[in-house]
Amino acid sequence: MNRPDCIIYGLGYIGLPTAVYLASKDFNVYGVDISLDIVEGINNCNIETKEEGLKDMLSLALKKKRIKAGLEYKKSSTHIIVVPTPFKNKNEPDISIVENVARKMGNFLRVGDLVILESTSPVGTTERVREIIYENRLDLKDKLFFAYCPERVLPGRIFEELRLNDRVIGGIDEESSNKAKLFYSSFVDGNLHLTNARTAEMCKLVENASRDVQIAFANELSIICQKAKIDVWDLIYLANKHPRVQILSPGCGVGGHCIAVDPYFIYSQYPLESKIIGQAREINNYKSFWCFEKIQDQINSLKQNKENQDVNVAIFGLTFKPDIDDVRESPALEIAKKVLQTYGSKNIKVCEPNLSKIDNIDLSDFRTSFNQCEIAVFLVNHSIFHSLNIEKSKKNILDFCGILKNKK
Ligand code: SAJ
Repeated sequence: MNRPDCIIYGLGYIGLPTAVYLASKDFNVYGVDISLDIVEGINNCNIETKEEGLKDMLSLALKKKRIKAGLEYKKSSTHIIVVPTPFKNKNEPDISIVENVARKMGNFLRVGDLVILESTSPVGTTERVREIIYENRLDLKDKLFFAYCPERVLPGRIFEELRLNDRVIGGIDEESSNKAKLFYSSFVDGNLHLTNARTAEMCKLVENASRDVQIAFANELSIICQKAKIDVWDLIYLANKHPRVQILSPGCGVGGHCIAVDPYFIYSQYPLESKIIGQAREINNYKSFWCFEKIQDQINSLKQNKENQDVNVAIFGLTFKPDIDDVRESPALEIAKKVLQTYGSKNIKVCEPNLSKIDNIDLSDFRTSFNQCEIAVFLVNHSIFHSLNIEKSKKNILDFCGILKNKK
């Protein structure tokens, strides 16, 4: 591939599906990554993924020579940065990977090129990318286009959402917005909403922060209801019968690499002003600790009843949400680890039917474990657990995810 139509920088959870999707729309796509393993895996179609269709679409794109991955940078008219923006210190976003890409791509840019940032980023990052590029390429000053266009896809439905979701397009100036709109209109069926780069950056953060705040409300309710001896699931079901009320579901905390992370991007930049956003993070983090305390209380009280003999506990679900195999920032995993650390693995069974293995934890069959346990702790509402006869069993059930009320 001599001169690709577009380059994707970062071939991870979002970068690779985006590259493959663009290739399926007949773009010649070149993907850059720092990992030789990732690059070779893609070029040989040897990837591990549960994203439906990803491997087949990659295989087709490779056959048609529409996609190629590599370590080195190249020239192209459209550059899309989709690298990670992790944390440094305590919950402070680290944009150094984005900055490095901007530094390295400078030599390959030409008049009229479009540089798009898709990575979740603190407000001002697109301006920073422009600054870095112009520092190195004074000759191109004001001759390039820059835009921030966040992705909003849900893992598990990436291709559908890449095509159908509305997109927010934040150009650094009007011409950049229009140029980026032209690019996205060639493969997105959803509406394209134009704004400036700073608003688009904040919009991505706010979408996830707003969901975090709403989940915190549900989690706070679950803690209040326990004290008030009210079933929180019944309560939410009834309250949601009001036409303008839509309370989300409580759980064992908030996980994944988006909702549990993005609010800190706002908080770290605007700590004094982000009162609800900061509190919501605290409540959702506290909810995992609260669940662990309830498990402890239940184990200790049963132990006392049995004159200090061991009790058999089974924990159900480790992933960060139902019916996936992803444990990134998973509160369920943290709770299970804490229980194992506190009580040892002899009498604690851990069940996660969506994973074949996980580091440092022996996984057990969920049916056998349910039959043998005295305390069953449900952390994640996986569909497969509904095949257990939970309601009719005489076990001590700790239901932190609504498995008893929220049948699928
Ligand atoms: N959760 C609850 N109660 C609920 C809903 C969710 O406790 O009622 C928990 C889940 O169990 C999970 C966490 O929240 O631990 C996040 O799950 P999720 O399905 O709500 O969201 P993610 O992290 O998989 O994806 C989000 C999406 N953003 C929004 O819905 C606003 C997705 O559209 C974004 O593209 C993605 O973040 C991202 O990449 O930013």
